[in-house]
Amino acid sequence: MKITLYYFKIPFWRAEVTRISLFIGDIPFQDYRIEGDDYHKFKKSGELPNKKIAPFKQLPVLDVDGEIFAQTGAIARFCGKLSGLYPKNDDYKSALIDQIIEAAQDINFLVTLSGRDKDEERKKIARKILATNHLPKWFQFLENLLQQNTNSVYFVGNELTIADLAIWRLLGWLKSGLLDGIPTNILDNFENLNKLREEVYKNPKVIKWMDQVYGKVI
Ligand SMILES: N[C@@H](CCC(=O)N[C@@H](CS)C(=O)NCC(=O)O)C(=O)O
Repeated sequence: MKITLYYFKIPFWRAEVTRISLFIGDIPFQDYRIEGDDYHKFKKSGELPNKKIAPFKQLPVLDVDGEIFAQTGAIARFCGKLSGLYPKNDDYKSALIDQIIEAAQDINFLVTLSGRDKDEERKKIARKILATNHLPKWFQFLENLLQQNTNSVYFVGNELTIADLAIWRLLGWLKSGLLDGIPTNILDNFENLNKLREEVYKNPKVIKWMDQVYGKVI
């Protein structure tokens, strides 16, 4: 099976969940990062370097033996099954992982929405509401789910899944200081989320990936 993942040249959760999952599972893939001319072509028409058109003119897109499909969750699940980080025959466990990926989508959408206003003052207010209201609320939901999975630092069962990778990278973005109005200490009160982050950072394959691809653990 020949796999190519198309995404932009950033370590964003939408792509990293799949990149790292494949890397952990030792599944060979081409990590195609769209930039330069490829980027302009994509922006204009949705055309990918393989000449196909991205179904929603968005990335990520996965190419499997010349057939493409999109959507972060669909891609992460497909690759998670290959790499052993998503169940193949356990519908309940799968649903528990799915709900976390969907929550990541909801959180991402709130962040995007809060940054959309062209008016700086209104954007500031939207970001304040995000930082003091929406994000803490969603972090608490996630914190509760971690707490309910007793005897494990992970979201589902006792082993790392794509749910943990997705939230780990999403949280890394949210506390990075790159988002206007979102303080870097936004996660300080969420003990279980911090434990999860630490645990993922301890994974030797995660460290190796980060070091190899970005030259540091980000
Ligand atoms: N629902 C989609 C959302 C994907 C999405 O919003 N992708 C953004 C980048 S993070 C995108 O491609 N935007 C179009 C663009 O930047 O031209 C998914 O789950 O993959």
